[in-house]
Amino acid sequence: MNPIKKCIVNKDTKSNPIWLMRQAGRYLPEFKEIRKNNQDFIKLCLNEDLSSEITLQPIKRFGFDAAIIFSDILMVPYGLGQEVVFEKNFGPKLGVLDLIKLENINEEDFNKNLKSIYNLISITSKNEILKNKDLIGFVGAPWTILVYMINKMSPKKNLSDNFFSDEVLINNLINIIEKFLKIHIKNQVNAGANIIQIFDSWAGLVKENLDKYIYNPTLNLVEYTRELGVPVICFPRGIKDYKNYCEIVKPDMVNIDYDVDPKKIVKEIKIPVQGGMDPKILLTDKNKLKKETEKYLEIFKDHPYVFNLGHGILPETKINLVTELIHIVRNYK
Ligand code: 1CP
Repeated sequence: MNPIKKCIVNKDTKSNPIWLMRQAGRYLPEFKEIRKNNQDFIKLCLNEDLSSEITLQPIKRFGFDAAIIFSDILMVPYGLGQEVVFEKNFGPKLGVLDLIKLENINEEDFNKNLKSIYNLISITSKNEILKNKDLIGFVGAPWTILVYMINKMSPKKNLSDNFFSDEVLINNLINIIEKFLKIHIKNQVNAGANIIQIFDSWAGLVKENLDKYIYNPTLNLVEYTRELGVPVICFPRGIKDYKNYCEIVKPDMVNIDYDVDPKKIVKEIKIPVQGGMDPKILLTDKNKLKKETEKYLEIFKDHPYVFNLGHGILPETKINLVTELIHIVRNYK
């Protein structure tokens, strides 16, 4: 089987499949219109009809080869009972972390808190527009979720000095997180997601003990997901050694970030690759976009490659450049 086909079901494999991380929400006028009237982001994620509509907006507008569900990696801490709010111009703010409460939460409570997400997937997966396209479910990797739950906000570039001070808390928490991420994956697959992407957005902050924080817990999720019969894409943003990561974690496909050299990746990595281009290119002009897009297509011309970015699409992205990007990818020979 063509490994691209295995990861992104696309009839027309003459051109590389394309979808963009964070393609639902953020930059689309039709999303901004909905968002204006829905200030509470968590409530919006739990509104099945609206979140289904937002999931499909980029498919309707651009015809990407895959849809990613409109939700957030922080819905898992929310499902576990930790308060999560998204503040304008600040980002996520998480509430008090109560380990005793977390140790007592059961699968039923968690499922009840997040049932709208599973309904959203179920409704969306039946939509005609996704015939022959994939519906990607996702989770944050255990490490990235741990970072938000302990740090209680975005770490930006550094973790606080005392981040690792409570080892008992960290060890217990990472196990609880892993257990519920598996449940969240299973529920998304049962509802109709046919690929799972694991976002380890803060992998680059781990300088030692990568086994404990990155490799082992992610490998557990990858193996679990594969047993459910669904391929897994991993995005270990900022990791230094992608080759080592792929050999240990063994995802079906790896999404590279924009800091890595794609020429090195194509030589070192045997599995299908996704992404890489700097999302800032979509803020420039058609000429720069063509040059940079074709650079990635050329480098990966003999490698199974799904076109995507090296991080999420930026809110200031120019819509016409997204249309142009798809045109370039689909017409590349
Ligand atoms: O395509 C999509 O947008 C699909 C839905 C999606 C996904 C896949 C959203 C909606 N969030 C995510 C993943 C996500 N969320 C990640 C992993 C990918 C990445 O690194 O970009 C992370 C780290 C988050 C956490 C998060 N959610 C932040 C903090 C980022 C940081 O710097 O720490 C923020 C600001 C959000 C809010 C959010 N999530 C999604 C949207 C559309 C938004 C913006 C909400 C708004 O309108 O204000």
